[in-house]
Amino acid sequence: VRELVEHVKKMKKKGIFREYEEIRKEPPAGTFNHSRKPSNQMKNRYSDVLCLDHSRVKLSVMDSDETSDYINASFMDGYKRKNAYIATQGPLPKTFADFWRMVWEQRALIIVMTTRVVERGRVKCGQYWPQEVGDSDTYGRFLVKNVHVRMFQDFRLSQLQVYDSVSGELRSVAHYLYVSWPDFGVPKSAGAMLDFRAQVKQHQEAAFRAMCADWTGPAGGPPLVVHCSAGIGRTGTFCALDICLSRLDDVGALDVQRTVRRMRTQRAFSIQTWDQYYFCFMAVLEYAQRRGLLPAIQWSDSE
Ligand code: PTR
Ligand code: PTR
Repeated sequence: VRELVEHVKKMKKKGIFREYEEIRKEPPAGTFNHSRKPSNQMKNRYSDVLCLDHSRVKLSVMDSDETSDYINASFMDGYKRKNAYIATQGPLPKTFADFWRMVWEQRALIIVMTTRVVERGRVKCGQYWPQEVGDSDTYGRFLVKNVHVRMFQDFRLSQLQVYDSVSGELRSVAHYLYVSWPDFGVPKSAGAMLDFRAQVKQHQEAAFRAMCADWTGPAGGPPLVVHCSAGIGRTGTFCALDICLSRLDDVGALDVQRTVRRMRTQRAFSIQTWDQYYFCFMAVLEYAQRRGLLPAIQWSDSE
């Protein structure tokens, strides 16, 4: 099996590179008018990473304090699931309250963060959640408390309690911080990423089962909130991988190219580098290998 994998790797490397270059050349699938509004520009972490109007997540506007419905966040479909994810940028201090409002309004159960707060001496994301057990912080109308932290080799799981001072309601949100993924790079090991994804998936399913009775949204439950720094490179890679693996489990086939293309129509520029694109293939291979599926794998038209 190992030899087979090596063969696939070599044979496909060039093809995968070309394929990604093609995807990269395609123009974005829509307009960015809301992101470009002068009153919203300061809410974008990067002036060149904007969200498409048609798939952006809208905040509700409830009172005079909340003048805008804009946050740099996009809905993305999952495998056979509408709006399975919200892909978003790393919150800025100015947008912490907006971020928590989005989490609350979308009833998110899990936040996946695939960047660190500071990388190579540069701030990549604001400290928008209380980091240590017992810490709490206020973000607009929400009081967030960290009630439990568990360390794993490549990630850190915090259980957060979110209290909404307007409704008096209290909810739990899990925060997964993946610590070994540099921007514009790929994780050290596909295996670690697969374990991470498996854990998040299991947690999301269990948490949804627990809240299921009072959920009225689309089948499959609330979206998983995924962010890195810009919300396109690592976020896109994580979601693409999640979609590809779900599809592989379901029908035994693989279509990274179509997955990434579709994803880009909802969150423009998803997957930032050729390495990240290639990483999806390698991670799927490793997954297939682990599951003993490898010889049967069907590669799509991307060959
Ligand atoms: N203009 C920024 C830059 O090139 O630094 C945009 C940017 C930053 C794009 C980070 C992608 C980034 O990676 P990720 O989406 O994985 O945080
Ligand atoms: N700051 C990033 C950069 O210039 O590298 C921003 C960026 C955005 C780069 C989009 C490339 C982009 O295009 P694509 O995702 O299609 O490669």
